[in-house]
Amino acid sequence: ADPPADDYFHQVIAADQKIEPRDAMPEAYRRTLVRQIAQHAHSEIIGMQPESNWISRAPSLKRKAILLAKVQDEAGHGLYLYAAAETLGVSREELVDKLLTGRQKYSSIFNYPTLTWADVGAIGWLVDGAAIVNQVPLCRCSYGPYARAMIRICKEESFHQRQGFEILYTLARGTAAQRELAQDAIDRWWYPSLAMFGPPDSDSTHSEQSMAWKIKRFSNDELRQRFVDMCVGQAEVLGLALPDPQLRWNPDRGGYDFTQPDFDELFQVISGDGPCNRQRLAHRRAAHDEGEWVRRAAAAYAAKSAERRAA
Ligand code: FAQ
Repeated sequence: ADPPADDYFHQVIAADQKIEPRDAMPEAYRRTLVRQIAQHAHSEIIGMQPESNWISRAPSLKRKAILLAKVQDEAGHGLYLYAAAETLGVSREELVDKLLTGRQKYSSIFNYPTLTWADVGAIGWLVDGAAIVNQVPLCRCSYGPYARAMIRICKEESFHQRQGFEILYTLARGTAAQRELAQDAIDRWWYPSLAMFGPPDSDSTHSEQSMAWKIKRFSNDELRQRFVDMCVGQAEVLGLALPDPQLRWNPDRGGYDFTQPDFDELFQVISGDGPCNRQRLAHRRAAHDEGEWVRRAAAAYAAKSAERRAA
């Protein structure tokens, strides 16, 4: 009899090698990857909105050019990740449709508003910082196309994180009002950034299986801890405070004790009821509708080119 379809699969996972698109894989592994990669792609696409809110109001031409480049990178990451998901036998149209109809998620963090220019700094420092902590281990994910996509994306995220840090560093050394703006942005973005890592391990439905399949390499709580430990020193360099009175070094654990984010709020935001959920999806749907003529023109051009090649 033929060996079970997932036999090769388990050997590859055990040997810490990569599963590639044409390899046999359990259906549940494929579905988990489609879910995670699609969510990740959607996050990049929706994630352009909070920052693009500030492109036309950036305080200098240089800041505007940098922010424009960053937001363009995010569009690129989204398309790159949709392509990685497509290697699993789903189409981009299908995934976009699931986003627009609310059947697939995107990261909770992009449902918070960007009220001031300092928010662009806080997003770069904290949100991209959290994204890097989460995504560097994904470069070793067992699914080849996702792991390889993550390498380039992480390099660009590093640039994004530094630009955010540099914005806050500049504001922290500006006027008293600028310093206050920077502190206020950190106060508002800190806990939502901690929540990006997902529910605590005890409530994480997918972690155990995803770690066994080596999609995830660390649990949500492990990565959250790593992020806190990284931010403390950086906040000192900024000369700004993290808004947590419980934050203190714990020599027994070799990490900082900290206050957990409000997970009820996370679930509320995930379920569609955050401060900007409706606005973000409405904006995305409108942009999609407005792009209809571009998709049609591209398809007509592709069909004509194919006809010409066949002739
Ligand atoms: N938001 O069982 P788990 C970026 C859902 S960075 C929304 O622990 P899992 C860069 C989860 O999907 C942001 N939903 O799930 C950027 C599941 O629901 P489901 C994107 C969340 O998958 C910066 C349920 O809760 N990065 O875009 C969240 O094992 C600036 C139970 O959770 C990625 O997506 C949340 N925060 O672990 C762009 C990284 N947390 O699907 C623009 C890749 C949990 O059963 C501007 N993803 N949920 O309906 C991952 O690493 C994982 O999917 C986790 C969640 C860690 C997010």
